[in-house]
Amino acid sequence: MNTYKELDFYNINALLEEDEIMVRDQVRAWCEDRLMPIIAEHWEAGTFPNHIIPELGELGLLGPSIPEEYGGGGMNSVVYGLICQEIERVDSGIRSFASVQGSLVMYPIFTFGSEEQKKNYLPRLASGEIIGCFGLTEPDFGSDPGGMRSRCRRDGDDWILDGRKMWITNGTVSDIAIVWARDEDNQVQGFIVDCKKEGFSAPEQKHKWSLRCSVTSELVLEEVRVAEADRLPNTSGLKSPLMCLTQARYGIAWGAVGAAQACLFEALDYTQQRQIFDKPLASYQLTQQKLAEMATEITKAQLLVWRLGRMKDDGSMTPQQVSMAKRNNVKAALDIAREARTLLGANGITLEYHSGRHACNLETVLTYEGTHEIHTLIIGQAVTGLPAYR
Ligand code: TGC
Ligand code: FAD
Repeated sequence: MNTYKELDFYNINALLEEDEIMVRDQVRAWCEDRLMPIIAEHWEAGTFPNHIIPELGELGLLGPSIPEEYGGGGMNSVVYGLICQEIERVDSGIRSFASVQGSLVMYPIFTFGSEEQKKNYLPRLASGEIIGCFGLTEPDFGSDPGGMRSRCRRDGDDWILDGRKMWITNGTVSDIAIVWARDEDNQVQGFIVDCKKEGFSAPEQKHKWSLRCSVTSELVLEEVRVAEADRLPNTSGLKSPLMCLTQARYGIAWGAVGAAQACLFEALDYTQQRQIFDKPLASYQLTQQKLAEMATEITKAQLLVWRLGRMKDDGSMTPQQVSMAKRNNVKAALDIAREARTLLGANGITLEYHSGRHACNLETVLTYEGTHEIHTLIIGQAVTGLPAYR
């Protein structure tokens, strides 16, 4: 039975093309069928459901916008967004897996890589045969990645990498890592590091109460020798990893709409059933105010990402516009998840219901890919022309 419910107050479906709706509905059905039934169990155990990785590949959910000649789906950005929305409706950690593989590993190889690198890695990443991670953040440099201490130096035809990265999604389970480090001229360089290399290790960071279905790791690089052929040849300093972030943030802005919808409908169903003082909880004005607020914020978020997607596809989207959507939609989703949890009463703190799990996950989403505050400063700079980071 299809239990999926969708808020479409402004008929945004009418703004989508037929093929976009087709892919969305296919992903939606797969998420309902394959992910929903197992998600709470994995979240509680703190494990990623590894068995879904080949299915993610088969369905074309890894790097959907990468051209077909490299194993991608050759689809537009709205489709990529809709995929993120449907996956994150189930869980932000699963969407993270797809975001990292597509936006933070396949995108830099496609954009900054050599033809050999693209042919070698992209088809295998698209199918899920190999997994990648993206190492930018360091223990002392998260919001300010330009301060990174990781270093790379030339040694004949090779490079030697030294440094530590922190909070890296999929680090422990990856076959390759995209690692960013400064060279002897202080230029930021990007490398495709084989995770089996001597000197490379990726201990898992445990005890998380957020994004529990996602593997998070430290990357330790001690004198790791990497061939020049594994350096991304077409990068341009810090701007290159920041360009990757724009891709991932775009998907996150869409994903947040999915999580928010899941929470709205859970709260709506529950409050219609739950009798309190002899009436359904949904019949009280205080409850309706909460539900009306949720519906309004979701509708605003949907319009932001739809417009953003069309601008991305016509080439006019700016990183600052992405910041606005990431900042707004993630905060809205977090507020909605917390509010939905209140409507569920004590039941809301169990994993039988999903809003509490979404709220915990969204605390990470508020922080990674640029914190809420960093995106405030990016928008502030766009509005005033005055940078206020330092
Ligand atoms: P700044 O001088 O502003 O910029 C250097 C150059 O880069 C350009 N640029 C961007 N280009 C594309 N997209 C962006 N988002 C860009 N942001 C900046 C900029 O125009 C400049 O170009 P040019 O041509 O003038 O050289 O650099 P800054 O050092 O002052 O930093 C600015 C700041 C604070 C906004 C930036 O560092 C930042 O975004 N910080 C937040 C760090 C962050 O988001 N880290 C995320 C790590 S990855 C992650 O969290 C993965 S989570 C897993 C998942 O996605 O599921
Ligand atoms: P800090 O930068 O130390 O920030 C602490 C606080 O200070 C925040 O509230 C911040 O908003 C605020 N702040 C920062 N600058 C200013 C300022 N100028 N003015 C006022 N306030 C400010 N990184 C990767 O590279 N790859 C990954 O795959 C990855 N995955 C992640 C997965 C998880 C589960 C998590 C939690 C994080 C992940 N990250 C990853 C790291 C993430 O991008 C960083 O945590 C994030 O960029 C913030 O950095 P920080 O944690 O060092 O916080």
